[in-house]
Amino acid sequence: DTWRYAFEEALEEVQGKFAQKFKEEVEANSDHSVQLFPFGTLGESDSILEQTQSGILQFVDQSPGFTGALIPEAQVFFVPYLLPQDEETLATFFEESKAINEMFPPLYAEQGLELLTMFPEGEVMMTTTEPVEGPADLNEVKFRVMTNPLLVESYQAFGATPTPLPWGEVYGALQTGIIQGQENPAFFIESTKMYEVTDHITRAGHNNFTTAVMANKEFYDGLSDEDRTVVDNAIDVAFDYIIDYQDGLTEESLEKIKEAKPSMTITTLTEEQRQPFMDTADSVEQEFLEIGGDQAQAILDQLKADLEAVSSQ
Ligand code: 6CS
Repeated sequence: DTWRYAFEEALEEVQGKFAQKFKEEVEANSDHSVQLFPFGTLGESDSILEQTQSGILQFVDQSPGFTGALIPEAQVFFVPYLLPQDEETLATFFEESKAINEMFPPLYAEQGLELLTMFPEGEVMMTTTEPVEGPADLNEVKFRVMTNPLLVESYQAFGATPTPLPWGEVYGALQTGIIQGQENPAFFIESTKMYEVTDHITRAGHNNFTTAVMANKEFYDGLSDEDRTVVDNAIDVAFDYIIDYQDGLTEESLEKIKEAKPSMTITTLTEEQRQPFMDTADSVEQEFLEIGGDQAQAILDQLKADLEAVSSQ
């Protein structure tokens, strides 16, 4: 059979690298082939998820930034300053977290999706047309966020005017001035040339980009034991690969941005400058408990326990 796998990024971006490794592993260990559909070939993120739910696609990579509207608990990744920035700790967290590996799968299953893995894609940075040193600088800034209600809350708490948009509209909206800011990991700011339409990068350390790989549940449940093992192993290999692949990627990407546009400023906020952003975390967490679905409290508690466990290792 040919299995169809869509993702939200280009072939040579992080989700594409993961998908390529998955394809390579499946094809080396079975008679199946995997057809990859990068961003732009099948429609926006919401559309590829729907196509997976309906069985047109077998595999999909969609970030909680978009899934939060469908599975409210997945919004937990947008409580600011919840995830650690240390990449090694973060990788261990994704591997070992009970919230991710045991509590999320049944919630995805209710939507017809088999959650195969979640992995980090790097520190999220703001890019804006004016410098940002604190929440006051975000005042009146129309700031694009993924279509996730808690992310909207979070940027409201940061003082901005959040503007949820699908990815395909972001470059044009920055270019025409409809929005004046957006957030993403450095590799993505570089590869999609978002530095061309913004002038300042700000590292507030408030989040790390999380993404999720899923299969159509009926398809996955219908696989032979042997094929299911091939899929599960390919996911494990691709997970390790993508963690290694990202080693040093943030700093390399920032270097490339500097080279392409020397006037771009890259500012890491000090602890003191971060404090007002950090001070919003409690209220955003409260909001998550309100809008994060039936399991919100349980997921949040488990996630915190999981984070505690990895940071004390
Ligand atoms: O900002 C976004 O919408 C996109 N950012 C990344 C890093 N991946 C996919 C997503 O669509």
